[in-house]
Amino acid sequence: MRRLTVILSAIALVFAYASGPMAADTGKKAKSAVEGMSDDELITTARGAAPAHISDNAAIIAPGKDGKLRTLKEGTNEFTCLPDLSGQEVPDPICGDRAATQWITSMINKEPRPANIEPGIAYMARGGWHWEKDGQVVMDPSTAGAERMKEPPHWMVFWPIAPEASALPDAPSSFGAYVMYPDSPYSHLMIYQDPMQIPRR
Ligand SMILES: [Cu+2]
Repeated sequence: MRRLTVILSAIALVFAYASGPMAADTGKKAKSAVEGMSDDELITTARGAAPAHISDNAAIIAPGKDGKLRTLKEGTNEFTCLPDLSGQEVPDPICGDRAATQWITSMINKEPRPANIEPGIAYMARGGWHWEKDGQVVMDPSTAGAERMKEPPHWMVFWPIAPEASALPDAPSSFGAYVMYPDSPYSHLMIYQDPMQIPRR
């Protein structure tokens, strides 16, 4: 999950054409689904990331015109939801607990490392987007030859995890869980399991 700016898309296009034959999705410039949405629409979209018993009482935030996060609605539980992470034509909303929201905010603000000091839990019931090259997830969508992939509904543990030490895969596979961005401070655990199926406690 990466925020794709217009500039990055343009660079990706240049690289895609420069590197000759390309996969169908490579370098595709998508129009953000949330562009021009009303605050009510943004709130509804954001809430789609997690079951109602989580998202109904969550705070809602979204980037304003200046790119800085603003609060659309205060919350009354530990969670915060955001309507879109990747800026693609299908929105990928996310709901995270307090630590996860620090992680997400750091990533959106392009900080060198996430600010959370404990593991965060985040839900993406509508799935998300990432970019792959040679079977490996790349952080930068403008990476030459990177192909855009749609992720299924999943949830995440925002805490650095070493694939070697944990024996977990470092790329998507039929196993369904893997370490994303293993070589980055933004390393985290991806679990392809639908958050809408979480048993209510
Ligand atoms: Cu991820």
